[in-house]
Amino acid sequence: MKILVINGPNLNMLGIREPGIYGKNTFADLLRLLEETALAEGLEVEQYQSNHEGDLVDKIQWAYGKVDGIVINPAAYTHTSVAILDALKAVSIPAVEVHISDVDSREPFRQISYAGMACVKTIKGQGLDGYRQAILYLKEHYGKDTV
Ligand code: CA2
Repeated sequence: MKILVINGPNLNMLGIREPGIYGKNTFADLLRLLEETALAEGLEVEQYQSNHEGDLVDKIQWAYGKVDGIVINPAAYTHTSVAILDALKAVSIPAVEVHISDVDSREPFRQISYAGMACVKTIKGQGLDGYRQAILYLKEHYGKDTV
């Protein structure tokens, strides 16, 4: 099973500022967690990060016919991007939305998620472990050897 993990704008700055909201872990820690999860679960996990909305749309389109599941944290584009929503709908690959922080307890504008409307599940407020949980969910529900 191949899973694509997509991260949106500024997530490459993790650990550098706002540790109170996003924790002390860095983006490199996240990449390590993804590698460890892939190894432990016998999965192929590819990671992609971009600060640009169109690049994120391109990567989702690229995934069509190539990956079995998507884990996506569109970051700020979560709350604004109909283009990312449409791309997820177009490829129709099972996708899990992840947010490191608990967006529900933050500003009202963070409580709208366009991308989430095309996702089979949303995991929020679990820190970096939310990515691991999302991968496990996709494996359990959409893994090739599941009946
Ligand atoms: O909680 C999440 O994962 C978010 O997707 C993170 C986004 C935010 O816009 C969403 O509402 C919730 C922001 C990512 C920016 O990450 C930073 C990293 C270091 C310093 C400042 C921001």
